[in-house]
Amino acid sequence: MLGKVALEEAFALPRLHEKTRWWASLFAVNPDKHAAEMQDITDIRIKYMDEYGVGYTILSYTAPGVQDIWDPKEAQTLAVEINDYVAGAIKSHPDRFGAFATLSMHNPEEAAAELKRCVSQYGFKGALVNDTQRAGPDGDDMVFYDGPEWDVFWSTVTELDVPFYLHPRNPTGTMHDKLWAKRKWLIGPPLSFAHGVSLHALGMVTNGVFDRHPKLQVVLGHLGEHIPFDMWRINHWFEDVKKPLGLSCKKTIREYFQQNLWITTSGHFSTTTLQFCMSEVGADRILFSIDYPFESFDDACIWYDGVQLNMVDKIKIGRDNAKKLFKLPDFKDSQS
Ligand code: GRE
Repeated sequence: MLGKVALEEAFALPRLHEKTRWWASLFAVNPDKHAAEMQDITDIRIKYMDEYGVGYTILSYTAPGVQDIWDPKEAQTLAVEINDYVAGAIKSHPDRFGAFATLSMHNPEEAAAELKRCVSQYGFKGALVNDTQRAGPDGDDMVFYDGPEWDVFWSTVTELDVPFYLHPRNPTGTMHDKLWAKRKWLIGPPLSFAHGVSLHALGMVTNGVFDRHPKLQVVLGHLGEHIPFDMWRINHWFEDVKKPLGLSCKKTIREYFQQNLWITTSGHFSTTTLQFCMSEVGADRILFSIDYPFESFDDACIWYDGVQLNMVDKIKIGRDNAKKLFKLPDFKDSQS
């Protein structure tokens, strides 16, 4: 399929090469190739996009990124640097690239203001944040965005009418973490990423964020971070037990998936799982994505192009849902 849109696609600042190498040492079999692809924005990437029929990419800063920086001032300075850098790098390719704002999530007003700047000054398509913000004197605290103090931020997101991508990062305090330190091979895609993001997203549901901000659109990668698989069970327990016990969110989990939540195929190229997700959340809420350079264009695009799917749903998931959600301009093969 030509003109696919991909939206969980990472880059890193070349000056933070060492940090990129550190992360690659945890997750990449070929760290040199990984680092080169991560630091490139328009050369290697456009070649892959052309070769594999990706018309448009929305870029985002790699994990753990600014969410790993517990000094609030340092985090804010880095977020601004990243946003200015990527805006400059994609400026001459408006028909191929957009970007998500990178945000320091120490302070809701500050995060809202930076998002507003990125959307109004640069036309960014929303924000992508890597799960909780590390905070506190040693970076061992975690800021969640599901409490009322974040309402000012979510109001800005909905006023700007842009989506918010809740992306994973590594568990805080890995080395002395009670859950993961002795189970280190489960950190990342095998388990911890989905664990972290689904806790955060379901925290937003149960703490009423979507009731207070019914227009808010939140995107989850990796075919929904395990939540679709548990939909029946979550629904059963919310409706039949937790609500009678006092859970106060207004809608059912399925209604939040119809009205507020989206899932992408990033890093999860299984036809069985996609078909399951189409039955559970519907093709109207699913978006194609790759997760480059953690995953390859080859794995994602050869799979998606070959998936046995009716053409209406294939084009919705591959391109048209993203075009509408992000109000994309014309891009390569956008009408094909
Ligand atoms: C990601 O950020 O999406 C990611 C990592 C590490 C491994 C896999 C992955 O940061 O998808």
